[in-house]
Amino acid sequence: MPDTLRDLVEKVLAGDRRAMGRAISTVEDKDPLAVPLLRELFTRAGRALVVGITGSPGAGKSTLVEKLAKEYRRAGARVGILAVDPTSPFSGGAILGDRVRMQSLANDAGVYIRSMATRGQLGGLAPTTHDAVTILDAAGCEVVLIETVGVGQDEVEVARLADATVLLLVPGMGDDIQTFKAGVMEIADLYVINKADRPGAERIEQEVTAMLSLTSRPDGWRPPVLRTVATTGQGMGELYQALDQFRAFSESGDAKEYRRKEHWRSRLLEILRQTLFERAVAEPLRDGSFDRQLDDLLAHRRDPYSVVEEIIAGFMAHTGGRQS
Ligand SMILES: Nc1nc2c(ncn2[C@@H]2O[C@H](COP(=O)(O)OP(=O)(O)OP(=O)(O)O)[C@@H](O)[C@H]2O)c(=O)[nH]1
Ligand SMILES: [Mg+2]
Repeated sequence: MPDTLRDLVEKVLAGDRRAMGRAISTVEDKDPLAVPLLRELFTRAGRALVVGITGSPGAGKSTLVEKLAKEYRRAGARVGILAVDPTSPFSGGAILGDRVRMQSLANDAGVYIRSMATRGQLGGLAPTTHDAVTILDAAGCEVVLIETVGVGQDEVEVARLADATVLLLVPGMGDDIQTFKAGVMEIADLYVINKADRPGAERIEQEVTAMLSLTSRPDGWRPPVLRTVATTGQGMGELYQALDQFRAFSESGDAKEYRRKEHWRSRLLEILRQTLFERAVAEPLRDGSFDRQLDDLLAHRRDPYSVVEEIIAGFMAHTGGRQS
């Protein structure tokens, strides 16, 4: 193992915060060191409790994550926080708001905070988030809190990576709850009505409870609906306990194992798809044959299906079953 890699691995495993930051950057930058690094760290990870906190923009996710992190700190756990912003091209702590909002944690050596941008990434939102979780987990974070904006399929994907997903709703959302229903609503294990100091908290709580009463989960868990005021910390002890109950529930049956298995099944297929794809198109892109095939398509001299067959055949002939 090269010295730089060995050094980074050892420091990450020792929980060195600068090294953790550097490790996440190698993953974000697709640095050649990233894959060897993750190979080393992956087998040392797998213990952290991963909690996804999702909800619409401004729902109070960062404020709540900060308070929840304090609950875990009180219980003696090391905490990693990933604020994932699928809409921002900036990363590495550039999401200033999160830093400011979580400032009270800044001087706590037992908390590591990182903002990550994921827009426009090949392969979607999830890959770097997965890898960042592996890094924090290997670095000894017993709890990893992931903040994501709950707006689309990408967040559902991130939620799948979590052991527990908390959906934040706020009073006055009105019809938004209908939109949520489509995707994000189903993946939540706990519902939190944040900003419960505002009018309308009761109404939205009733709506969520009514909605939940119409469905039942295959694992038998009945998602609780809690009220919080993240700014004051009200309800945070209850949330901590509800999360603990869910953890105990999912560990007592095969729910957690099933979830992790499903998660890693799709993750493995995703890595395989990505890797095969990159290797298959590398040569045609390099030697210009891809552009020629594209011209043939445009002129309707050939159809896309046979072009794809040709690319695959070329790839197979090129590798001849060898590792590249
Ligand atoms: N009244 C009230 N305000 C709150 C509460 N929780 C958060 N806020 C305020 O709501 C605003 C947004 O809070 P954030 O924690 O930044 O929300 P967020 O969901 O992380 O926002 P984005 O990351 O931008 O999507 C801030 O001004 C908070 O002070 C609450 O329980 N009650
Ligand atoms: Mg935020």
